[in-house]
Amino acid sequence: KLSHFNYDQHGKDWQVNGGKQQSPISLIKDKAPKLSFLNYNKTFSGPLNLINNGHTVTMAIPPIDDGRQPAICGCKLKSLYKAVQLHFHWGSLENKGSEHTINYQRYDGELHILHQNSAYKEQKEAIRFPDGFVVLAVMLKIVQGPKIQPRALNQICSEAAMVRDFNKASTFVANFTLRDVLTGIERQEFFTYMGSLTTPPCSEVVNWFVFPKHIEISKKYLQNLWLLTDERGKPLVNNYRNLQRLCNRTVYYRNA
Ligand code: B30
Ligand code: ZN
Repeated sequence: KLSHFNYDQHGKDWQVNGGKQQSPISLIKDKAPKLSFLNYNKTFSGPLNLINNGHTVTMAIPPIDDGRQPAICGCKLKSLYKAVQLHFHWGSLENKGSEHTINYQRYDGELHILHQNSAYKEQKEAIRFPDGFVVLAVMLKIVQGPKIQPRALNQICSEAAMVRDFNKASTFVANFTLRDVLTGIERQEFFTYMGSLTTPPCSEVVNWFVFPKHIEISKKYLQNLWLLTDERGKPLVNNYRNLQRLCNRTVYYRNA
């Protein structure tokens, strides 16, 4: 035989019965499933609340103007996840304090934006299901004079000075949106993997999205977090969990 197939019909005559994953295919960068950020650019309807809960400083995310909540969906997510709160992990004057490390590097701090699956009404219900939460994580790096001032983070960190002691809360008026909190982050570039809450009960209910691009912040602002105290009245510093084993998991990377 001279040849057992030819390109006379560009392969249109090569049929595979029932074939459902044949190659090649048309690849369109704009059609690769993106993470969608809903209402991230909308102004919050009311004042913001910051609380020192003894393990971190947490800012509840209030509804925007018409009662809706900022949220995320798309990419690999099967439902809508509403933004609930944001909080931080940090080190101390001598110590870096991010939870994740990227290319073996630990950053000065890590911002978490907690989102809850809209299929579940309450946190105590969501915490019982593997698809209960999504956390967006951003590394924070102290630099002398950041090129872009992260106004939102600067305001939140300044306000943290008002909640130095355990259980203290403070209310302030925001002049930023959740989009501003992610200033300078390429939002379509991330690592993603299935994980857990990083504090007890450490439930395995979190779809993590960790951005490789970090946010630069002045020491002047981040150091407010080092001054907080915990339930025992001791400095609330180095509130990051030790690295855990990957075990039988895959970490995916999406490049914008
Ligand atoms: S994290 O993003 O994985 N660091 C919780 C949320 C996000 C993360 C870890 C934990 C969470 O909601 N935990 C349960 C809530 N806490 C209440 C609290 O905020 O103060 C219950 C608790 O621990 O008994 Cu302390
Ligand atoms: Zn956290």
